[in-house]
Order: sequence, then C-alpha cells, then structure tokens
Amino acid sequence: MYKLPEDFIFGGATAAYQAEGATKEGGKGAVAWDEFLEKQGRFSPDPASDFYHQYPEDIRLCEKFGVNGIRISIAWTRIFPDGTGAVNQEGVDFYHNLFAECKKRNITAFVTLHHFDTPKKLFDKGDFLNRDNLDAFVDYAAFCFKEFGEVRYWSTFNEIYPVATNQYLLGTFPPSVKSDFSKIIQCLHNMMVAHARAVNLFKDNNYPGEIGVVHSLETKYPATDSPEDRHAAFLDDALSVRFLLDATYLGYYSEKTMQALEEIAEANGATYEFLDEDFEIMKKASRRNDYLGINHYQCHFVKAYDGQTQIHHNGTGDKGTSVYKVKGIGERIYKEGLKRTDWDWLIYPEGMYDILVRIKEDYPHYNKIYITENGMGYKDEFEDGVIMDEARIDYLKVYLEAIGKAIEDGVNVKGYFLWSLMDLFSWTNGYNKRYGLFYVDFETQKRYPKASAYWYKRLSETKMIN
Ligand code: BGP
Repeated sequence: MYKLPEDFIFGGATAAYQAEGATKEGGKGAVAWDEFLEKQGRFSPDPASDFYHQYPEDIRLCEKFGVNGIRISIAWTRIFPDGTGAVNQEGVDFYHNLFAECKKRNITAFVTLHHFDTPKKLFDKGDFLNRDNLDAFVDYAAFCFKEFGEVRYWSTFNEIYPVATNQYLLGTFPPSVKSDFSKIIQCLHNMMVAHARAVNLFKDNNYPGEIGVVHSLETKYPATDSPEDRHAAFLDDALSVRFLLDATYLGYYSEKTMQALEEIAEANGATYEFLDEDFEIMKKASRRNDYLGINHYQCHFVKAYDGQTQIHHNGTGDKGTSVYKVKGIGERIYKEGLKRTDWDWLIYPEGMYDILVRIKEDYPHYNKIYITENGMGYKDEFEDGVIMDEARIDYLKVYLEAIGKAIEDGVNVKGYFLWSLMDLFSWTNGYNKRYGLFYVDFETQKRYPKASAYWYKRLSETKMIN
C-alpha cells in the first residue's frame, strides 16, 4: 500500500470554457468554439457547470471534501475580449474574486493561461500558426502576471499536442482541418516558442511564484515486438511526447526527434519553418521551468500501418467505435485483455508509471511534476441524489498507486488534480461523459457528492491509497 507525501496536493481540475458557462456574460469576447458548437448543433457550452456564478459553492465543496488545490484557467476573452487592446474590467474582477475565495478556504489555485480558447479575432487570423498571435499571447500573459499577483502557480498552455492534432489532424476542434501535417508541426513548434517567451518574461521580471506548462503525455507501446511495430510506436511517441519534452527541457529537438519528424513530414508532404531565434528563446527557457504538468488518462499500443489516414473519433461513448490509423505513423489498436472506458480509453496505469520514470531519466532537470489531469469519463447513474461510481474509484486507485510507486522510485511528484472537480462540459462529447467528484444536475445546477468524493476526502486526510 502506498502513502502519499504529507505536503501532497489533492486537487480538482477545471477549465474556463468547460466549467464557467456564461459565455455571453460579463463582457466576455467570442472564441471559435461558440460558433463551431452552434453550427454543429450537438450541444451548447452554456450553462456548463455555471462556475461563473457557482464558484463560491464549488470552492466550499473543495474545502469540505479535502480538495486542497484547484486547477482553473483564465478565459483570455474575459480579460481581452478581442484578444488584444481594451481590457474588460469585469473579467479581471471576476478572477480576483475567484482567487480571493480560494484564499479564504485555503485552496491553492493553479492557473492556466490558455486552455483551448484562443479569442476568435485571433483564431480567425490563423491561431498559433500566425506569429503575430504569439505576440498577443505573450502580452496577455504579461498582463496576467502583473495583475494577478495573488497567483502562485502559472501554466502557459494546456495540452499543445491535442490543440495541434484536434485542430489539424482529427478536425474535432475548430477550424476542423483534417490531416494537415504542415499545420500540425508548425502549431506544435510555435506554441512551444510562445511558452518559452512567457517563461522568459516571467523569470526576467522576477514575478513571484512558479511557472510551467501542461502537456498531455500518453505512453506509446509497440503492439508486438516486431521492428515495424516498434518503429510505429517510436514515431507516434516522437511527435506526441518527445517533441514537446525536448522543446520544454532541451530548448531544441534532439537528433532522434528530428529523424522521426522528418519521416512523418515526408510521408505526409509537410513543410515547416523553425527559426534560429526560436531556439535561442527556447534554450533560455529550458532551464527555467519550475514544474511540468502532466495530463495522463490512457496509453496506446501502436502497430505499423502503411495506408491512408483513417480516423473515427468516439465522441458518443459507443464502445469499440474508435479508429486511429495515421499515414506515416501507425495504427493504434485495442490490446486484448485490457480494460477500456466506453469512449475506448485504455485503462493501463503502467503507462502513468512509465512516463514519470522516463521524464526523470531523460530530462533530469525537470524539477517537479504535478499530475494536472487524470480521471475517468463515465455515464454516472443518479439515483435519488446518490451516485455510486465504483468504477471511477477503481480507476483512481490504480492510477494513484502508479504515482505512489513512481514517487517511491525517486520521481518528484508533488500533487494530483483529478479531472474533474465537478461534472462539466466536454469539448467533443458534451454532457454525458461525466468526470466529476461532484455530480452536476445541469438543469438546476445543484451539486451532489459522488461516492468518489467521499473516497477522495479520506485519501486527502489519510494520504493512504486504499
Ligand atoms: C483533456 C483536456 C480537458 C478535458 C479532458 C477530458 O485533454 O485538457 O479539457 O476535456 O481531456 O477529455 P474529454 O472531455 O474529451 O473526455
């Protein structure tokens, strides 16, 4: 049995667009998602969990259930409705009030500057493919660092790889482009440059607190021991994991990373531009990250594949419908005997352990790690206010054990943020994929603690995983 450290953070994670609702209130500017979701007509980002109005209640619940950290993101368009230019004081006040509430209840806030919600005005000009938008992001970051002096933990971006691939490979995020590897590679690189610029700005100005980035790191394993499958897993890993860790902690792309990148780019007819000055900026930032945030839910077994790209995203919870075969990389398969969720996410906690140990070995100056997201999407059953989510508790247990084991083996993990604090809106799945410790009745906005909330409270009190 594992015992987690006394000073460990037992947090809950949220993101502005998925929790706040109120997308047209308080002077907020538009994001690309507003129009995208409206056109798609499947589900609306309003009211989500109405965190914009309910946050005092959510933070009260944190205190009551031993959740001593909360991960939130600032909606860029509540601060700068157009992305640049005039400041919206109502938005600034909202976040000051939110942070004050956290302080009042002794909940540490971990604040992300960008969680999938670029202002529409900038998004329409190419999002992070347009270098002018990097300047806009850095200006927004500078404003926040200066204004929100009460924040101690910052992260620049949430999940750069899913931004690039959901926007330009799967097309599940606006602008719904499919299989454009020039855009994928350029977006990954440009966002890493923007991250590095924000880190340098933060450190050059000696702002108080810590800064890092949140990466989605899903471990890749070869489907079999054959050299072809091993190579496919290597390519999948190189683009989704190694590229970003190199950028973050080396400030350049290692030879191995570049070999993989060139192979993927050639197979997909992609071109990209990395400037010398980018590497100067990245290099400078590479030793200045105070921590790494890791979002980890699942891993992938990868098989060699030499056909055209074919993808089906399971956004409905119909188990077994996912297809992921990518030209020049490989095919992700279901491994016999492994459990997976209704959305086909493999439950394989070894993936968590392996990624943690690998970071310690490959990037020894990583400083420390927070697991900034982990959790299980589930079709919770609500019976008279009681939600018995044993499957979620089982999931959390095995993943926390993997973290406990990694800590025992010397990895410096300082906290865990369960995705999600309360049920909220899921970008491509809407409202039936619930993750929360607290069940949200989206009509009344009433919160109900699930069995997992009581389990998490005990964990936070005893630090013992059982
Ligand atoms: C991460 C995102 C979150 C959240 C989570 C669960 O990639 O950072 O915003 O959505 O995944 O994903 P989903 O809602 O697709 O199940």
